[in-house]
Amino acid sequence: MKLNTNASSEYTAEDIEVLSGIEAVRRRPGMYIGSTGPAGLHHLMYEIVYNSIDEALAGFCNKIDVSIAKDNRVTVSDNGRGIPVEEHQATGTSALEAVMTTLHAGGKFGGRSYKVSGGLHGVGASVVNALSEECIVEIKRDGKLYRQVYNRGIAKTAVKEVGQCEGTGTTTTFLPDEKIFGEIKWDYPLLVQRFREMCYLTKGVEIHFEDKRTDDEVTFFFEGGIASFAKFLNKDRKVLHEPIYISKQVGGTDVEVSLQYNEGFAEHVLAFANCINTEDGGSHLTGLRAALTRVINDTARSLKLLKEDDANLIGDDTREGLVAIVSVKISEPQFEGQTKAKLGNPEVKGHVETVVSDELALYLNEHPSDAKRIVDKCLTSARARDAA
Ligand code: 0RA
Repeated sequence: MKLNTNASSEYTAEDIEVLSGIEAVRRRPGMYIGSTGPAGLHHLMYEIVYNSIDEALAGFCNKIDVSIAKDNRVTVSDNGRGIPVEEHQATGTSALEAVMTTLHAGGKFGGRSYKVSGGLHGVGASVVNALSEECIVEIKRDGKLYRQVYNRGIAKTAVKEVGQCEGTGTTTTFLPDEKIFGEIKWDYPLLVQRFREMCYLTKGVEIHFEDKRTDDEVTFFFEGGIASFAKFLNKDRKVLHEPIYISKQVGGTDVEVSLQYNEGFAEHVLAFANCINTEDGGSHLTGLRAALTRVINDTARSLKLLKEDDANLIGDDTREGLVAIVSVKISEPQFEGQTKAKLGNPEVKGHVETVVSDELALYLNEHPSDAKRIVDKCLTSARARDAA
């Protein structure tokens, strides 16, 4: 919102709503970002980067640059479409200003394909803006460069055309407010890990991350998406086969799974919903496990590795030495539990189970030597269980 300096103009109902929104966020930041400690601070960064990830998921962006300046300012830049800057006739403001100043404008103006609620992600750029001493957004659209500056969530300038440019994109620079967060201490290793994960989960996007405090930098790009993730998790182990990669949409759920067995006995399965690591699992994980047990039993029977009189393998038998990633994208995620780290949506279990059952059966049918190695591994686990 640009504050009206014109004596004849008045505050509109919209202006008041914007101000009270910003005030609400600043008064109780924990309600929006979890805490004002290190975790909350880092959520500001994830939120802005996630907006660019979302533009990449929509198919319009393939490069994201993140940098931390010596003074702790963060700049996140993408080559997406650029947030629209033209003024709406009805409201007199642009989508840009609405995104930056209105709580939950994400769905309405953000063009988000997937809502990432659950408390921590998806709160929107307006929350980051409200909790930043200064925030500058620069938009490249139609050959022009536009700029708007905010202080603690309030627009200090209108959206101004400041030059010409090539290409399109959105650049956000923000300095978290020390009044809210105390001393600003960005954790480089933590951010590297998170960006690596985001990059695996968003196939084909490149993330370049630079820390000008130390001159550290890293670039991530994983053509194979979560299949590359499985390979990475197995990098120090002997594997039984190349990662199996499954990707299909069913009933409004985007399902992506990769799995690769190693010679070890530990189970290492990661579950994500809308790029959020659901550490306590949930319906997507349940669906994956059910499909795996079923398909491996069917395969064992059809390969005659399990005889008529043999009992079925149990779920545990199919998960020794398993590295797997399940990632779903859904429009209305329900995150449950104390830490909101469990996916609730019951329909997702069936969606994941269907996709994995169909596609994994197909894969194993077409790759009989992989199928045999995997089934043998599971039979070994079952025998060890019987012996114990
Ligand atoms: C809504 C519409 C359009 C772009 C975006 C949102 C957008 C938002 C963000 C946030 C970070 N990076 C972004 N990039 C794009 C464009 C609609 C159009 O041009 O047709």
